[in-house]
Amino acid sequence: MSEYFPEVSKIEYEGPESKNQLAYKYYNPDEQIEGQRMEDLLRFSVAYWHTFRGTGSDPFGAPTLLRSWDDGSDSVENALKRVDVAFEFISKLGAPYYCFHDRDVSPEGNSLAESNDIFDKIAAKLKEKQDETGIKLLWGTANLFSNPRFMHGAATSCNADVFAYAAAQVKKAIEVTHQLGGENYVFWGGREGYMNLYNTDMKRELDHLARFMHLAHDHAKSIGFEGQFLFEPKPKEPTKHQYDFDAAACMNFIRANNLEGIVKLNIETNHATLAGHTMMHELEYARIQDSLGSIDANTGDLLLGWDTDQFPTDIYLTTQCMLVILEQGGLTPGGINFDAKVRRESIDPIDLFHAHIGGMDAFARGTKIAAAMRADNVLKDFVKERYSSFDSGIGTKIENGSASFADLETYMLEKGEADANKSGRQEMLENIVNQYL
Ligand code: XLS
Ligand code: NI
Ligand code: NI
Repeated sequence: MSEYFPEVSKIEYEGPESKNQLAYKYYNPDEQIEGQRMEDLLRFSVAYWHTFRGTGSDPFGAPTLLRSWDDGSDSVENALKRVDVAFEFISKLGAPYYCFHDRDVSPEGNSLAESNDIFDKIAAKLKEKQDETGIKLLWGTANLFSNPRFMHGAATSCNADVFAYAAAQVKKAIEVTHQLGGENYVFWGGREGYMNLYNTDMKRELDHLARFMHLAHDHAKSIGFEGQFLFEPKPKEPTKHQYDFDAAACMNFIRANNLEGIVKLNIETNHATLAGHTMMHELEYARIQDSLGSIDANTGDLLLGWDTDQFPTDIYLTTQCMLVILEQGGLTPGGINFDAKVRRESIDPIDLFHAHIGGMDAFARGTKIAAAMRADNVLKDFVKERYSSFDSGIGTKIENGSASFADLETYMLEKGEADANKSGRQEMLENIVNQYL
């Protein structure tokens, strides 16, 4: 097999003192964290679309990331060659998983039937490479936004034929995901949203989206696919009002449409910040409702108002993510997928390695910091104590539902005034977190 990254051999763990930029300083797959191997806990995944299809083009400029192995065409031959490139890259990186949209790996043909045939051909090669390398599919999804037919949306299109086309495409994508042993299947909104209510029947669109997800689940069951379905929140882009705005909007959609227990969430950092939340908020909101399924790890730029999908390098961010992820004992069957791309100025193939190594090390380091904080119970003890008035007396009665408004009034009339409040100690806690970094 020809080597597409001849200057890189397998990336190894060398420890924090190493000066080798092609080595892990913190990500040590076999190291135990809270009783799990780091590799099994973090379940890192490479995103096919950014890493093997990213061109660096933007609304103002042409592609800058010209790869020697890629002729830029949508030929099947080119797509098959990219599979070799991808598996060489992921193997050398040592990430256990990858993720794709159908159209990242497999070009669209002149008809649905032809597209499906091409997809089968590519899937056979993906399967062969998975078996050869041991790399697994974290999740599959369908691209229901690039082709012009999806201009009004896919499941929420005003055109019933487009709904049908999207259904056919997702049916196939679930089947291929199943065939490749994919552990999850993702629904990100794509163009499921709207620009203007003057031309939009929001009720009908939301009902159609729910119908679509139930149909997908019915089909998955019928073929024996037991992977977890995931809904990925994003507030805007491409449409102004995305129906999957944030974790709260997605949870409401899931509950309102009887999708509980069927669909969990795939939380992405840059989407959280676009929604005006921190990533930690979104993760915790999902976790407390048993709906934190997986994460798309990246970061945005707070000075830019769009989805910049940068690699995560901020240790505060990864520590905060891992505090929540460790609290639920990991993400399995989900994982940490780098939905992130190198900047269009980072034009060398080796930049793809630097980017992923940085992201994996940032998460490994955040994991160690979060685990150390958890071992000392620093935040937990404080939070527990902060709410201790609910652990006895009137607090217990409020929580167990045995106190009515009238009871609470009687209690307070007798007592006269509430017990004094205590300091929230935010600054002290921030200092403590800094001590662990
Ligand atoms: C786009 C989304 C997308 C999903 C998969 O902003 O992050 O890449 O993760 O469709
Ligand atoms: Ni994403
Ligand atoms: Ni995104």
